[in-house]
Amino acid sequence: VTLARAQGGLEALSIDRESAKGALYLQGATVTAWQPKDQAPVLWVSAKSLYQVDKAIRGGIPICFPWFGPKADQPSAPQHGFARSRPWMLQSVADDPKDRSVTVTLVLAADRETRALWPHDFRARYAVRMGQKLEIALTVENTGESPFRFEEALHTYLAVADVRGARVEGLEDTRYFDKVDNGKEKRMGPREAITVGGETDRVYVGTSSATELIDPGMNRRISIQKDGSRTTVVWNPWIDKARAMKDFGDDEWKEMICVETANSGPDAIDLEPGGSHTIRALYAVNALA
Ligand code: TA6
Repeated sequence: VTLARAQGGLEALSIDRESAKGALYLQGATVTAWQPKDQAPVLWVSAKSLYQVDKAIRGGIPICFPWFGPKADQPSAPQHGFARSRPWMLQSVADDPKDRSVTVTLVLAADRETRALWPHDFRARYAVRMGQKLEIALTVENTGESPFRFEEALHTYLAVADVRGARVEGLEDTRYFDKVDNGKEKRMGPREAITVGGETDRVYVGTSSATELIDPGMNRRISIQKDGSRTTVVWNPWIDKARAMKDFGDDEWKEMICVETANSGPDAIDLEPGGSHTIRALYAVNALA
């Protein structure tokens, strides 16, 4: 595991183990690559991503915290909170000889700048266990004197051969807010998988279900198990939105889909002083049967 200056001069860890290769930028504690042995890369990053301080990296696994989407009471605040665009502090790197994985932990604590945006004392710890599987866990602790409520999302960009041929299973019969239809509340059919045939931006709430991304084009399925999360977000910008984002290639919408492990809206988390909460996602890649 080496720490070096990478794109845009930002510091990144590169991980090269028998079980997997990967990369993690200290900026936003953003995992930008994970490739288990004998697999194609699992995460997607835009070729147009900006690698600038105070900017989110476009791809990999940005961390949305302490709010999701626009900040309710302050439209000028950065979308999806500040955690994904701030430098995190590297706390430890540990090998696990048992499963030949490596675990990296990073921390982010409140400071003057975060308090200006969100007037609470917190410490966030992020553990990334990278090997044949990828496990990510974000623990938020209320280190202040008053309770606070927060939202969070592990905003994972997954690589697909062609999003039009992929589908997400596991959210059948589940309630969701459809952000491309004025946030209207809808419910999936009892056996309805999620397919993408246009801009897709759905916030599934009240669900602890595991999901599976089925990708016939790459002959693989990516299973996502989660705990400490009641929200799953599925997003593909499609053609117009991709064109509108300067850090997103016009044709790149075909090769990615976001399946995000989150707590948002009705699933936001309340923490008493001294309390802590962990959200966790576990990714595994298998060949299609
Ligand atoms: O997770 C889906 C979403 O909330 C979409 O609405 C879209 O805004 C996406 O996040 C990306 O947001 P960003 O601020 O990274 O451009």
